[in-house]
Amino acid sequence: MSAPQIVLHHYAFSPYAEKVRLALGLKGLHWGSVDIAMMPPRPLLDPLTGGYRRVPVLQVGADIYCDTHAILPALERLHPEPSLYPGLAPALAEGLSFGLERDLWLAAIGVTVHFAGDLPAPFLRDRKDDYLYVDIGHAAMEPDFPRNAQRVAAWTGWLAEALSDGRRFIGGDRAGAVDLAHYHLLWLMRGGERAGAVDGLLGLSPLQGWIERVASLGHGRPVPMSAEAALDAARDAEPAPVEPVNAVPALIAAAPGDTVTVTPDDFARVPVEGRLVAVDAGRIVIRRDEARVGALHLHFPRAGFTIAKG
Ligand SMILES: N[C@@H](CCC(=O)N[C@@H](CS)C(=O)NCC(=O)O)C(=O)O
Repeated sequence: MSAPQIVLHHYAFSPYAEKVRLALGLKGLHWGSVDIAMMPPRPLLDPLTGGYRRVPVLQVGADIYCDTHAILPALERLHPEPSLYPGLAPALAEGLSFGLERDLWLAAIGVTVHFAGDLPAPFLRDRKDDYLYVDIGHAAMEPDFPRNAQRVAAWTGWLAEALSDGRRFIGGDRAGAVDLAHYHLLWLMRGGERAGAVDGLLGLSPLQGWIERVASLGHGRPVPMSAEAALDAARDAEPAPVEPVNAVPALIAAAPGDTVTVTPDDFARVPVEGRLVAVDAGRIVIRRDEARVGALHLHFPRAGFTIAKG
């Protein structure tokens, strides 16, 4: 049987999806592209995710990877070369990317909104009520603009300093996950007609060559795929075997096989219920059985998620 296809559930405007699209480009992969709505309802994605509502989601047969910090390590395991982690241990690269994204996500949205103005009211309502729990309308964000801009500029200043010895990417000659984590936040802020204004504000001229180099990684070879075909692919596959383990019993009082919920600890805090398969230093795997697709393994990173016994 041939290896299941890599499928990305995403929408064009999503910065975290852009991070994964570039990872697929870095690895030169062929992938199925399922276009999803920018906000729920997503009735053809929910059977795969058990309600996890964030984007992107990567599917490999009956294995579902939620969060880019589960997705990039999975791509690396499946297709080790070229590596997403040149010159930096994978765990360090993920940790640095996680810290960067945690610190900057709302600030980057604030800088974006400053230049872009208001998005449509239903979108703002959805983001406030069910995703960020913060009003990202222009009037609400604007008082924090100076603080947000300084916060972002501190990181881009570090980035410029890191690249100032002439290296092509953060880790040296080859692009990696930490480049992508910085890049997708800049991609959000500099989108539309905003690049000139944002570059001026943040002093990004030293980063122009790096920005072009990361963008030129491209997106690999996406092929449009329907959500129904992705569900069929999950139904026709079995989850890849995982050794059952709870490596952190002092933190999580659940054994493999127990019902648990896994919940993001920041945004879109929707609990996903399943039976614990494995939790170790870096990842959580739960099993769900869905009428439409059968058995699935859902994979989450440890960082940014909590597990509770169901
Ligand atoms: N830590 C998550 C963050 C993902 C995230 O917040 N994605 C945004 C889109 S870029 C999202 O889910 N927005 C709400 C939605 O699309 O429903 C990751 O690394 O995947």
